[in-house]
Amino acid sequence: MKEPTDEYSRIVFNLGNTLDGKELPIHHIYIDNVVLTLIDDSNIKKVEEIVAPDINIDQIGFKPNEKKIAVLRGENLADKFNVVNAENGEVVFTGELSQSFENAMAGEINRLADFSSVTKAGKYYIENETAGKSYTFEIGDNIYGDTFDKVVKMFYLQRCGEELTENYAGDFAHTACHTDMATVYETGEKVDVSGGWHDAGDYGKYTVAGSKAAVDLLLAYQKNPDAFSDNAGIPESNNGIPDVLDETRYQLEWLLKMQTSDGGVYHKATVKEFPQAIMPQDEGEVFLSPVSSTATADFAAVMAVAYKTYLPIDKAFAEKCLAASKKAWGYLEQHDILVYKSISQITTGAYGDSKDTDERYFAAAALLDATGEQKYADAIKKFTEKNIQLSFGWQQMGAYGSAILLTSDNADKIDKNVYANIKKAFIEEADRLRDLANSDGYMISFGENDYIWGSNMCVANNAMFLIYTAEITGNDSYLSAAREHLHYIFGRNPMGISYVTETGSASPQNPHHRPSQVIGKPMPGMIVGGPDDDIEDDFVKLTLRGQPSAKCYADNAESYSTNEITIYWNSPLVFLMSEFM
Ligand code: G3I
Ligand code: 9MR
Ligand code: ZN
Repeated sequence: MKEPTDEYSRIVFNLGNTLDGKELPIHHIYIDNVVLTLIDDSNIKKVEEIVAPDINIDQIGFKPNEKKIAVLRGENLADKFNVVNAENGEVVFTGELSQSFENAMAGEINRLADFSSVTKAGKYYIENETAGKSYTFEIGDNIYGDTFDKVVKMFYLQRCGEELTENYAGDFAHTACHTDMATVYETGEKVDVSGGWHDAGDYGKYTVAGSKAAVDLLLAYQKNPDAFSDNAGIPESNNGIPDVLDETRYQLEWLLKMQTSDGGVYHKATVKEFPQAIMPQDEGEVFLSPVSSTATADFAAVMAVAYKTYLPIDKAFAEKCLAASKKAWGYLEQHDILVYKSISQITTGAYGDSKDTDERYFAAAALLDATGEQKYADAIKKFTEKNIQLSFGWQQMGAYGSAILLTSDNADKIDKNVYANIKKAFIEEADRLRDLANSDGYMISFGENDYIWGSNMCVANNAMFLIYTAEITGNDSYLSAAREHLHYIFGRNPMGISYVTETGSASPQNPHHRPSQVIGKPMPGMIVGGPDDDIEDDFVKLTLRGQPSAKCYADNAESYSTNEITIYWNSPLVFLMSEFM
C-alpha cells in the first residue's frame, strides 16, 4: 500500500457554477505552489454519476457450470442475499454471505455471495437488504459473443495508413493517416513504414509494444482457433481466413517495414512530440528512432510465431516472416544489448528496457519451435544461465519463451536439465500467482506492488500465465484461478465498472484516446489501463491521492496513467477471453 506523499500544498476553492444566472460547467481552480492549474473537470460529474452498487459483479456474466461469486462491500451487511430473475422478479436462490474480511487493497470490508448452484440460463441480479441491488448479468453458454467481437475489432479501429470507412468504423471512420515516408532521425533517410496499428491513445507505432500485441493474438489463435470468427466486421471478413489472422497480418506487414537492411529493427515510428487531441490524419511528420536490441529480438520472436501460424494458410508469407526472423537473429548474434536510444527532440513513448536477455530468450524459443534447429536450443541453454523474469509484460517477456518451449514439439532439442529447470520455474511462478488470487478479496493475482500503470494488462497477462500452466500440468485449478481474472475485468472490481469501453452496465466514458476525445464518445472494445497507485499524471495527482491501491483509477481523459488504452492491453484480454468463449 502506498502512503500518500503530498508534493502539493494546495488551496482548492469552487468558483460556483452560475454567472449572471447562467449555468457554467463546474470548474475548480487548483493553486499548486505557484503553478495555476486549470483542469476542465466538468466530466467529473459523469464519473460521480456512475455510483457503483455495493455489490460488485461481472457485468457480462457467468457460464452455467462455473463458480459464481459476487463481492459485497460494507459493514453490518444483512447475512442473506437473493439471486433474482431480472425478467420476472422471481427469487431463484437465497444464500448466506461469507464471513466478512478486511480488504486493504480496496479499502473495504467485504463479504462474498456464492451462487454457483444457479445454472439456468437467463438474466439476473443479486440483492441484499443492506447493500441493495447489483447490475444485471447473464448466465448462459454464449455470454461473450459480441463483447469478444468488440475487443477483437478494436485492432481494426486502431489501424494506421489506410482509410477506415464508415461501414466498418462507424463514427470512428477517418481518412488514411501517416502515409508519407518517415524520416530516419539520425540520417534523414526516407523510409516507408506505413500501416500497422496505432499504439494507444497516441498514434505512435512502437516495435516492442506492437510485437507483444501481435504475438498475443497469434498465440491465442494457436491455442483456441475455434474461438475466432471470419465475421468480426472488418474489410477482410468472410474471406475464408479468421479475421484475427487478417488483422494481425496488417500489423506484421508494418513490422516487416521496420527492419533495416542489416536485420536490426527500428525501435519506434512517431512524431516528435505528443499532440493534443486530434484525429490521426491531422498528425505531422513521423520519425524513426534508432534500432534497439529489444525491438529486434521481439521482432525475431513474433515473426517466428507468425511463420508457424500462417504456414498452413499462406506459405509464401510465412516463409517471408521466417526469413526476416532469422535475419533479425543474425543481427542479435552480431550485437550486444542496444538499449532504446532516447533522442531529446523526440519525446514520445519510450518502452525503455535495461536488459534484453528475456527478449533474446523469447526469440530463441520461438525460432526453435518454428524450425527445430539445434542452435536455438543451445542459445536457450546459455540464456537460462542468467535470471530471466517470467512475465508476459512488454518489458519482461521471459514467460513467452518458457510458454512456447513448454508447449513445443521441438522441446526435445533442449538439454533435459535445462528443460526441467524451465518447467519448474514456470510452475513455481504460477503457484505464486494462484496463491495470490486465492487470497485476494477480488480474486486476482495481485500483491501490494502490482497496481502499476497498465495494471489491467497485468491482470490479463497473469491469467495467460495460469492458462498456460493448466495446459502444461493438466491441473485445472490454474484455469479456475485464471477465469476469476475475467470477472474482475468485466466488473467484479473495487471500482464496480466493466473496464472495457461499451461493455456491461457501467464502463469507461472518457478514455485517454485521441479519436474518442475528438469524436466525444468512447470507441468500443478497449480495455483501459486501470488502477495505478504510483499516481503518475497531473490529473490523478490532484484527485486520487490517498485512495487505496485498487481505487487509484479515474475515468477522465486527462488521466493517461489510469485511463488510456493500448493494443497490448487488449491483446492479452483477447487471449484470456478466447480460452473461455
Ligand atoms: O515495474 C515497476 C515496478 O516494479 C515499480 O514498483 C513501480 C513503481 O515504481 O514502477 C513500475 O514501473 C512502471 C512501468 O510502466 C511498468 O511497466 C513505471 O512506474 C511506469 O511509469 C511505466 O509506465 C509506462 C508508461 O508508458 C510511461 O513510460 C507504461 O508501462 C507504458 O504502458 C506506457 O506506454 C505508453 C507509451 O509510452 C505511449 N503510448 C501510450 C502507452 C500507454 O500509456
Ligand atoms: O497521449 C500521451 C499518452 O499516450 C502517453 O501515455 C502519456 C505519457 O507519456 O503522454 C500523453 O501525452 C500527454 C503528454 O505526456 C503531456 N502533454 C499532454 C499530452 C496529452 O495528454
Ligand atoms: Zn496513423
